[in-house]
This record gives sequence, C-alpha cells and structure tokens, in this order.
Amino acid sequence: MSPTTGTFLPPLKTSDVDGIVRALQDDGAAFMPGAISPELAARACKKIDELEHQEGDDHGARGLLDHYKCVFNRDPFWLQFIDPPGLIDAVEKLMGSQCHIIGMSAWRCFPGFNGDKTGPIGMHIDQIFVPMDEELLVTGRVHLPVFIATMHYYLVDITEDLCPTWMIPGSHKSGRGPGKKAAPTGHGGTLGGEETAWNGVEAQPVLCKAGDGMLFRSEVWHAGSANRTDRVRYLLQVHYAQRGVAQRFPPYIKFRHNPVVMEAASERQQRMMGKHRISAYG
Ligand SMILES: O=C(O)CCC(=O)C(=O)O
Repeated sequence: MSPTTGTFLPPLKTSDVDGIVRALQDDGAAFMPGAISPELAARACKKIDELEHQEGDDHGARGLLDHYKCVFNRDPFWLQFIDPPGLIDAVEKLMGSQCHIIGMSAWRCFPGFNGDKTGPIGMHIDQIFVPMDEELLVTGRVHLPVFIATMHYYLVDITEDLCPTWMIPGSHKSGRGPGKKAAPTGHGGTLGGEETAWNGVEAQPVLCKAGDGMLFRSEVWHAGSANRTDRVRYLLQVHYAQRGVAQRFPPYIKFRHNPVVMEAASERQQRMMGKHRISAYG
C-alpha cells in the first residue's frame, strides 16, 4: 500500500502563501487538501459533463478520454479557479505580478483509460527551460525560478486504481527529464518504461479526496495512470506561467476571448487571461 499523499507532501492550506512558495522550491509541489469544497468539486464535474468539444480539444484515446482545452473561455463559472484567495498570492510570488494562465484543461478519464491515445503517459516533465547539472540545484548553489506551474483540482476521490497522478517530490532538482530504462515493477503496470525514481526517491501516487489540489512546477517528474475502476476521473488543470511564457490557447490563431467571460471577469482575472499592459516587446 502506498503512503498517503500527506506523508510525502506536507498538507498545506491555500491561505499559507509562504508555505506554498517554499514547497514549490523544496519539493517542486504543494499539496492542498480541501483547496475547494466537495460541493464545488461536484458542481465542476456537472459543468464538465455539459461541455461540448471545440476545435483544439482532445477526445481521442479510443473514446476513453475527454480533454477540453481553454475551459476558462467557455463560461464565467470557471473564473473562480483562476485566482482563488491565497493560492493566487503564492502564484504571483512565484511567477511575478504580471503572471498569467497559459491554459485551463478539464479531463474526463473513463474506465479503461490509460494515459493518452498512444499508450500510457509515462513519467515526464512538462517543460524545462534551463537544463543543468543536478549538483548545482541539489546543493542550492542555483535556485531555479518557477516558470510554469499547474494546479490540479481533483474533482472526485482519487484511489490508486482511479488514475492518480504519480510524482517524485524534489525531482525538479535533477535539472533534466526522466530517461528510459527497463520497465519498472510495483506500479500496477500503470507507469511506462521510464525512470520512476530520482535521488533515491520513488514515484508516489497522489491519493486524495474530491476538492483537494496540488500545485506543481513544470520540471517535476510526474505521470498520469490508469483507470481500473468503473468510475470516471474528473480533473481540472489551471496552468500558470510567468508573463514571458506564451499562452497556449488552441485553436491558436482562431482563438478569440469570449466577451461574456471577459465582461464578468475582474481586472486581475482579465490580466490572467491575457489582457496585459504594453511593456518591452509589446
Ligand atoms: O493525469 C494526470 O494526473 C497527469 C496529467 C499530466 O501528466 C499532464 O497533464 O502533463
């Protein structure tokens, strides 16, 4: 039996701004039980059920996955997930006062889902901007700024057989992504053939309750996994980044901000969605 998430990532409140900042620097991730209420999580699942696919979404994986992009642009309901109190202060401390979202994705992973349409989502990083020798990071001689971090809102209870995210705390200090090696054992066959440990720390499943959240930086080694239940996993991702990192809003040149959402948004939410003041380069 795997340890519960709270034992390898200390539980933090969304109001604990300094704690979240420290966790992103030390562990690469901050785990926040009760980031949203179970009622809001249940409402979000219903709203995901009502979404219709648009150009740029992924509804492949042999019908086992619905992956909706740019969810923030569909209904003012989603605005509340952009700048929740506390969390947004930590995000701005980490990524600057002009940071923005570079995406918001909703997932429905159906029974039988195992990663993406081509197979398991093996251990990976989302993006690394400054690959470097791990010694520089491990010894603390270099502190890598946070360029991108994703907030996961787990909208249903996550058990080991319902697609937990697997992650390796501290692995952002490797200065690289995981490499290939012989297929690992001990993960129920849900992880691919990549390195699943770093610096003696094994990948752990994020087991949690509906409404719990995890903010993790883009260099942390992590993986999706399989749905071996008869239930659906619902997940909402909010992708934050420094202002200098491009927003990724499929279908790209055809993307238009929804005027109904922009009208309902606060100034800060509008900035987070891309309404910036002109600065260097534009
Ligand atoms: O499904 C998950 O929990 C992980 C998703 C993931 O790895 C990703 O979006 O990069």
